[in-house]
Amino acid sequence: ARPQLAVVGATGAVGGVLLGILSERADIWGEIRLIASPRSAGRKLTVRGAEVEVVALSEEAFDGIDVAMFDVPDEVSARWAPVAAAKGAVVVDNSGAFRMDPDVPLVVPEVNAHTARVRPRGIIANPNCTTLSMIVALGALHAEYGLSELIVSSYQAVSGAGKAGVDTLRGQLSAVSGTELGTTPGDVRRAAGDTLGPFPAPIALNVVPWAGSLQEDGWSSEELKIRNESRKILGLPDLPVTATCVRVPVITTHSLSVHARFENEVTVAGAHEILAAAPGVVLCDDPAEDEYPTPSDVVGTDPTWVGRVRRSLDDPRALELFVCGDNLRKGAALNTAQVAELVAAELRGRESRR
Ligand code: 11C
Repeated sequence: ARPQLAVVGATGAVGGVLLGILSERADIWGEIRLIASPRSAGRKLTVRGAEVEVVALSEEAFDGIDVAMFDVPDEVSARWAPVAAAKGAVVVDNSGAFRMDPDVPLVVPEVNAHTARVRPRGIIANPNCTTLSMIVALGALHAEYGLSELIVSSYQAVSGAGKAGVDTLRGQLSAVSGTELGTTPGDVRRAAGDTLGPFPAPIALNVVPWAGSLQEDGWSSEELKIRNESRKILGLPDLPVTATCVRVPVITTHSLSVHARFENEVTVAGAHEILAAAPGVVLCDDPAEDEYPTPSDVVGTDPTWVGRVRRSLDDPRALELFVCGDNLRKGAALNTAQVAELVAAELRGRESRR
């Protein structure tokens, strides 16, 4: 029998992208049950070309479900993912609730697919979108050269902060459009007034060196997620990682500038070869022809795009790269779908051996 799938958080921003992705990819699922908060129950959403009615999140909603994808806030996952797992579903969770739990694998199929099989809690975690936007490319380079240090700066799109982030940028853009704003200190901030939305400063005509919540010693939660998640995914628990996370006025697609140091000497030609052959990576690197990835060209696509590959001038073991990845697709919904497909293949294999 085909495995039964539940999508929890089907009505959210990532949920919507996920339903589109499930409709595009090979159809391996039996029923796809759509689950959301009781407020959204009864709504109809389209998946695989058919309308499906959303049911309210409850224990019974997981009856007969083999794989449950969760795209909900941390506290909702923390409460309900164990419920779904106790009912026999394998949970693929896109929240931050379980990522660093040693009994929960943190899976990126192109990098560490094998870890998905060992899941004592019946839960597999999906990384944060910023980590995901770079880790496929870094995993490929690590496999060849052995990563020894990572220093990154992110340029994060507003949809990482959800619909409120997108609405805030669009609103501020219309307020500044056609004006002379952006020429004197604080003029954009005054124009934005109380429309900052989820951001601590204006995001139109600006960049904001902040994402997430304040943690110890001035680090942001987003910066610590990049560090902790990269270490776990790559299986390098002591990897030195420094991140500075910055929000930019882009709707969707996170970018990162990466300084990656390796155990071995690197060459640009070698890195090009590795990246061009890596599944899930597109090499776009010809500055003489103005070819490098930009978020507005990458949005809506599946791969991690890499350009501006240079060997560090002062370090023959280090590479500089610029990476772009759609934070709602590979950064969230697509990776969730890929992990769920891994689990489905495993369940089918088990059934055929019975
Ligand atoms: C952002 N990366 O761009 C965040 C959103 O841990 O899944 C995703 C937060 C998370 O604001």
